Amino acid sequence: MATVATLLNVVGGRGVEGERTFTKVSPVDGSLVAQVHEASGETVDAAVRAARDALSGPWGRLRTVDRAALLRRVARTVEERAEEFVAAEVADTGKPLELARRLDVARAVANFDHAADFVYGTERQESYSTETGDGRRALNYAYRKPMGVVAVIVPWNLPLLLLTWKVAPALAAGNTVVVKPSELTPSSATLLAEAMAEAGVPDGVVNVVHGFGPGSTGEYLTSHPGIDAITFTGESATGSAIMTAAAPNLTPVSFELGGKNAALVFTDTDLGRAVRGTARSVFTNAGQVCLCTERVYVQRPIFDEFVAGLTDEALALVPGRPDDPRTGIGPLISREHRAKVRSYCELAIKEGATVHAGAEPILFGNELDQGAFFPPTIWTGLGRDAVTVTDEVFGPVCHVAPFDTEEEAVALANGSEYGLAATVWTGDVDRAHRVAPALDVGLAWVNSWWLRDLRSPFGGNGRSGLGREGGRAAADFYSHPTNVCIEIGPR
Ligand code: NAD
Ligand code: 6OD
Repeated sequence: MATVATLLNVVGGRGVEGERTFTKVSPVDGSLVAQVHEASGETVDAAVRAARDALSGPWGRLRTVDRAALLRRVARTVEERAEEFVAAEVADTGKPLELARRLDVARAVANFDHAADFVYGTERQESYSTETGDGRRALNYAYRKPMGVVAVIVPWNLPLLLLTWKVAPALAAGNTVVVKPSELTPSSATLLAEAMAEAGVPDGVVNVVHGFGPGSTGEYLTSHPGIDAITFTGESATGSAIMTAAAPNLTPVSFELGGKNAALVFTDTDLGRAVRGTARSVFTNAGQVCLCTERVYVQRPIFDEFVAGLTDEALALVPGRPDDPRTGIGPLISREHRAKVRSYCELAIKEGATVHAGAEPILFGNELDQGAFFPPTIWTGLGRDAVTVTDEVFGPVCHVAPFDTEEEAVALANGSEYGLAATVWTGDVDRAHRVAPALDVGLAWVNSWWLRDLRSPFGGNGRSGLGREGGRAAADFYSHPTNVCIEIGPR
């Protein structure tokens, strides 16, 4: 029998029990993964104080060059303990081992390496030689300082990737953090705190509090007056709740939220590449990536061929155990989430969809039937206002619709309250440069999907987010400038 972990909160380097515990079960077969200690209001308060104290301790006195070296050591420690991270991530999410290795853990390492490279960027200074109309002269310079204690709240879909995407730049800028992982994926955050301590990160710099959102740890943290900034990734509705909780303290927020991302496929594309790329963008991580495509628009002459190709790709993805090398798609995160995805499938059919693949839960005839598997699903035939074409489903599903002109394609893609990501498949370079900037999204890919340069700005428009992170945008969010103006005598 697999071991059941006991996960404590991590406050000032110490494991702290909660008054209550909750269970984490595997989405593969429903088995018990962990008993998790929920952080009370007092524990959250202690975590914020520990993070505040750490700012004036050895961490706050580290030279920039040493902070970079420390972040690099964290990257190496995660790399050395990669298989432990893979195991933690797979236990919580049920995703294929290979995916956890190649994507989640590899990106955690890259996030820390990138943060080490970028430490100096967080301290960049701007300066101006000033001469006013009445002849006074001054030197203005602005330098950036850490915000202080940053609350980091992350979802369950890419727990370690998204956590490190935020923790690494927050630390690079000199902050300390209190982290709240999703109640559905508590394991890798706890392991990360341990690995960071092993790498030499001082106690109190990274604190982990477990629990839920409203009326629990998440709400205690986001309404805490000792928090200097909140970075959050999750649902748009949760973003609104956090903004409300943050408002009395005027705490700055950075939000990466939901999406209903479009792919536009033009007749001038390499069809095979577009089909394979779209399949990847729809079904990766069982469709549970904020960047996943859920709306596909295909130019009419290639519509039928595209749908047939995408259906073949969907049917070739074998659901199964994380450690089975044949597994092409893992389970959804929970049976509750599967019920939501399934209800959208039922609704799509009521709304008049034709189903080309999937739509019904899979039956294995073994213990996997206690899991949360759902097959790759493709619909056609819905109107642009159908609920399943406008709502984010966050599962391995997409709707494919035809279009005739480029203008129509852009209008369809932009006809969403969300504005996170889009993909354009075309062989025409002029079209690529016309269409991609016309899309009302934070991230537009051409002939690719989720190809990342960690220096580039990441985030969404409308209901998809507030602000950007990554590179310079992260430096701006995780630090604030003090401008110094020194008057210089007359010439
Ligand atoms: P969620 O919003 O339900 O939960 C995210 C985190 O917020 C969890 O840790 C949860 O416990 C916490 N939380 C919930 N309510 C809270 C509250 N009132 N106050 C404080 N914390 C609260 O999201 P989820 O279901 O875990 O993740 C799926 C969603 O995340 C999807 O909508 C997806 O699109 C989005 N997402 C967006 C991005 C992006 O970069 N834009 C990335 C990943 C996921
Ligand atoms: O690639 C990234 O940096 C990133 N933040 C991805 C988010 C994926 C959402 O599920």
